[in-house]
Amino acid sequence: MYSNKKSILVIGALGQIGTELTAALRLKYGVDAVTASDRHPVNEKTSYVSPYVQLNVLDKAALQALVQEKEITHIYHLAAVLSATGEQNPLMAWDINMQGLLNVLEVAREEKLEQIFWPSSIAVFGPDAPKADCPQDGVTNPSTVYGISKIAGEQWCRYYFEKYGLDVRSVRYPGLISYSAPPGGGTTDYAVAIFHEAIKTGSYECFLAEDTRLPMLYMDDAIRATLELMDAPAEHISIRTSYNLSGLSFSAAELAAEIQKHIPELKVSYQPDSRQAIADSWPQSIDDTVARNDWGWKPKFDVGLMTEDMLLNLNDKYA
Ligand code: AKB
Repeated sequence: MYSNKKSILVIGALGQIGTELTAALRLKYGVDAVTASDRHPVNEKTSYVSPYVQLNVLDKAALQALVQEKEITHIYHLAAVLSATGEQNPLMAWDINMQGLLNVLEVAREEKLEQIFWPSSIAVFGPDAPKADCPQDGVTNPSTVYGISKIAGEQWCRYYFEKYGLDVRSVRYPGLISYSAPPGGGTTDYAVAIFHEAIKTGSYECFLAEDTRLPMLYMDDAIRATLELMDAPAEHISIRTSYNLSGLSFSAAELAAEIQKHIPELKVSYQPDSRQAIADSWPQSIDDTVARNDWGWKPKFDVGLMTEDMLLNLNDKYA
């Protein structure tokens, strides 16, 4: 379908990224231009994100009916099972991550949608990839089912672009840090939880070792990257799998020390659990030169700015 007016569907709108991306898209295109959807039933909470529709992305017929009813032109498909939860139930994670994406791609093809955004992850990289400044084309031998679903999903996105001309765009998000909605079931979740516990209790037991260094990004930057990628002229998009995206890289102890500059009494202990093996399989930092060159990506938040902004906003929330 082609129209001059965008009609946007966000799938997974109540999640960590969806909450902020839906708000940013509504700011840009107007509230009524953006339909929020998630698997949760309509209730008091969802009234704040109206227009909202309950949608199970595994139900292709329901997705297609919604796309037709709302004359959707663009989909941002964010619903996924993350790395740590995926390891608890690999087949369920595969089903949701892969079948969900395939349903979106098929409906987009059948209904001739204009653009699709689907996030990949640094989890596409595994132990064979370079640890420092992992390049765009670093070896992708992921060791989690989440990573396998993301690397397979990247190839499907490229396939739909090359075979059907579907304008699917993607970035490999690192761990995302935000204050609005919590992450759910990821290996990088500690970097959000530590802020909440620092303010609420003054102590935090980290599930990763103190010297574990991972690529991260502040949500403001992640949302801006997503909007900028989607706005970029198609001829600038040289990567039709998914772009490396970099912002921050710090160890758990370095993040704790940064927070302690503001909350000196914060006590952090380290009790690595099964998520340590996942973290150890990932790169520590990412080279995003291709995204910078193709569509001008540049992060704004360093670890100091990010920490100040997180504490400012969470202090307000808990006040
Ligand atoms: C996770 O930890 O699973 C996610 C990711 C890096 O994609 N935050």
